[in-house]
Amino acid sequence: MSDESTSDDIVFYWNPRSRAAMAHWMQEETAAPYRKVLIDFEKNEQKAPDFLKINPMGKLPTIVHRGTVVTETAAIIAYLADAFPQAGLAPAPGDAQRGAYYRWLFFGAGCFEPALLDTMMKRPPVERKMAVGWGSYEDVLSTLKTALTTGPYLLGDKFTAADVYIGSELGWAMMFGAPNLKGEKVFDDYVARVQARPAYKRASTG
Ligand SMILES: N[C@@H](CCC(=O)N[C@@H](CS)C(=O)NCC(=O)O)C(=O)O
Repeated sequence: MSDESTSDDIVFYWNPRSRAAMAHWMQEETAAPYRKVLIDFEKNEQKAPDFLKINPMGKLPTIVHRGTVVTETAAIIAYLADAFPQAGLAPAPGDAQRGAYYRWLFFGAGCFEPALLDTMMKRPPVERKMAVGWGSYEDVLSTLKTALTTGPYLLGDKFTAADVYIGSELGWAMMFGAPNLKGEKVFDDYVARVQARPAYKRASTG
């Protein structure tokens, strides 16, 4: 299972039933060569000593590229967009659009994900919403709805890696019946649009 690499090929530790599906889609978008290493949750391989040496959190997705370990789904997606600029999935550093791009990547990780988990896990509402970075699930959805209303993508006409991340989260949330998403035209259309991409289809079937 331990399979670090200093070659140009990305070593991609994954399991299809995990957040690694989001990174998988991104790998397909960049078309860069990668090698999948399945981590079997049934066998608890994510907590095996060899894997913990690579990612001490024992979590997926994890990639190793040119000897560097990258963990955290949003970081992996952002890293791949920059490492393979020919795919055109991120505004260049210095481009003002880079600000919006970062905004939505960080919003996905820092606001949408915890708000979604609060809702799906039926955690009691927080008492001091003001001190909670993501405010509430309702605030997060309303913000995303506004961001996607102009469309077709988060940054307007240009599909970016931020759409891979937010689009994956929305797709996951809809699949698991998160409230107030399915049936909302803006979300339905956006998810259908991003999931129609060939790279998404390859990742979901391969
Ligand atoms: N913050 C991490 C979370 C990764 C994570 O929790 N992955 C889950 C699968 S979706 C995992 O590997 N769980 C295995 C475990 O904790 O044993 C990210 O955004 O990538």
